[in-house]
Amino acid sequence: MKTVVLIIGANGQLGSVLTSSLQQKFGRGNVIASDLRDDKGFNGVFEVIDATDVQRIQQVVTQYNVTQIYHLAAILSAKGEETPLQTWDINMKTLFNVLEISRKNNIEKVFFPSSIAVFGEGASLHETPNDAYLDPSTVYGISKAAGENWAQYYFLRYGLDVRSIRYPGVIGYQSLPGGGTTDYAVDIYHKAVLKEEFDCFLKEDTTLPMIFMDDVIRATLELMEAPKENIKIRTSYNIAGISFSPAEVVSEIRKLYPDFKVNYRPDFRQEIASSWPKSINDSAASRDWGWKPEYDLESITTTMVQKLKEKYKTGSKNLEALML
Ligand code: AKB
Repeated sequence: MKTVVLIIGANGQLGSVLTSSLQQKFGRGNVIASDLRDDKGFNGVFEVIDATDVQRIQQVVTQYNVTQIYHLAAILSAKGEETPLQTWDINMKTLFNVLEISRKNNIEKVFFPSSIAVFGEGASLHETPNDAYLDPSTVYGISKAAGENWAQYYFLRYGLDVRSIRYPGVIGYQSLPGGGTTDYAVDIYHKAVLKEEFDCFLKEDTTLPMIFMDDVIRATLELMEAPKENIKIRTSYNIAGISFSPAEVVSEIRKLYPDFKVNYRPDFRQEIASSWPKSINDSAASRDWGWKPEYDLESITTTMVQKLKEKYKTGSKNLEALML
């Protein structure tokens, strides 16, 4: 059977990069990118989908004979706290729509990203194990913890092959994050390259698990390619990249930009970050499907700076215009 992939949330930080990797893997015509808003300049097949509209998803699945769905749309941790009930509604409704459509249409594989936001006070802060107690502090985290259990339920009850990873904060030069607590770790590189001051919304010693975009894309594709019988965890897999604090990334950036100035102005996101693990144990992912990160803080920093310098050479300071 020909693989046809539908990506829901293809305009997002991860979606935009994952879409081009999936196009390379399966062919441009076999990847259907979708999001709430049209992407006019998109090179490939694009459909506007509001994932709260189950009929619209069904239409696209039928039209293209979709066989795999990557459901990336969600409201993230910081943004989600502005309207908790709406965040819950959107995150859960879109997931239920994807799970139900997948079950009814015999979709071969589904990808559902979870997050380190599922962990709270009840989990150990260091080397947090895969099976730690989950008491998330944000509505986003609650929706991801519930979503993981629903993914497992659809696997156990209906045999739907749903696979999931708990993403750390994702750092990439190709796209911008939006509404997350880990977003500072992308913004800081833009400011450094633009030779501007950076206002950091976290305290300097707030260590969080992070991962470079190339690693996270590879992890996602490796999980989705792994033989079904190897996938022993049907809630979600921890994956680690590297852990660092704002102070550590600043000192790495100052090796390239010695005059880089940072002001620490912690806001409500500090509390969210303080409830999350500092480091993640990913031994289950490496045991079951061979996960191993490649990027450390030094290689992330040199790559981010080099790639962003190339982007900014175009002369535009309009971030959205520069992405991808
Ligand atoms: C966020 O900060 O909300 C996300 C995440 C860790 O899931 N980047």
